[in-house]
Amino acid sequence: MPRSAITVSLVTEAKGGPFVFWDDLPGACRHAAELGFDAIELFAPGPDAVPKQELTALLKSHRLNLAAVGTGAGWVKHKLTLTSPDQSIRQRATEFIRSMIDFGGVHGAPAIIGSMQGRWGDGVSKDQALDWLREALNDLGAYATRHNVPLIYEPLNRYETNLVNQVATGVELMESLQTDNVRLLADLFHMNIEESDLAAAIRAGGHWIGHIHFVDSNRRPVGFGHLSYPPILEALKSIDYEGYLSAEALPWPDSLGAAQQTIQCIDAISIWSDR
Ligand code: LER
Ligand code: MN
Repeated sequence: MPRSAITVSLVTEAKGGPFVFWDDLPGACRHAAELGFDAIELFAPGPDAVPKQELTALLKSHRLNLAAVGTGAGWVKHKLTLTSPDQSIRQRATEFIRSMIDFGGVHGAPAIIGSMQGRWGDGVSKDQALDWLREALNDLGAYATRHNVPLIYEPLNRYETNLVNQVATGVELMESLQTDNVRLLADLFHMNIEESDLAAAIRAGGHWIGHIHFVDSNRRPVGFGHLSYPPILEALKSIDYEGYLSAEALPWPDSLGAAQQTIQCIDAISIWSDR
C-alpha cells in the first residue's frame, strides 16, 4: 500500500510553486500529523535550513517520516545545474546535491533531482548534456548508498527541461547508468503534459519508479483537475508500487484545503485498493 506525503516549502524564491505548506515547518508537521499523513516532503533552501536534531524532534513528536528532500533550491536560489556549460557551476551543483543527500539521508530520506538537471543548448549539445547528467547521477547515486537511500531523478515537462520528458526515456537513462541506486520520480502533472497514456507509462516505468508526485492535471490537489485516477492506481498496483504518493500540488484553495482534499483521496484509495 503506498504511503501518503505532503510537501512543505521553506524556499522564499519558490513562491507560487507547487507546494502545499509554506514557511512554517512546525505548523506544517502539526497539520500533516493531525490529518493522518505518513510523511512530509521538504523543499529546503539548503542543508542547514533545519538543524538535524530539530528535524528529528519534529518528525518524532508528530510520528512523521521524511519522504524526500527536493534539491531545486540549487537552481532557484543559486542558478546551479548539472549540465551548465560552465564546469565550475556543474561542480558546485554536484556539491550542493551531495549536501542535500546528506541532509535527507540522516533522516532516511532520498534527495530528488528535478530542476537541477538543467537543459541542453547554449553551446551544449544534447549528447554532451546527457553525458554530464549520467556522470552526475552515477556519482551521486553511488554517494547516496552511504545513507542506504536511493537518489531520485525526475523527468520534467518540456517547458522545464529538454533532456528527459517521459518516463520511458527516463527508464533508458536509468538503464544506461553504472549505478543501480537511482530511481525515477513520476510526477503526474508533468506526465499529463508529456505522456499519451499515464497508466501505460507507469507500467513501462515498472520497478524504476521510486516516488510519485501525486497531483492533478492542473497541478491542483488530486480530484480538482481532470485526471482519471482508477487506471493510474491499477497501474501502480500492477508494478507493486510501495513508495510515497506525495502531494506536490498548489495550495488550492489554500494549504489546509489542499491537504484535506489529498488525504481524503488517499484514504479513499486505501479502501479501494483493499477490495
Ligand atoms: C518541478 O516542476 C517539479 O516537479 C519538482 O518536483 C522538481 O523540482
Ligand atoms: Mn515534481
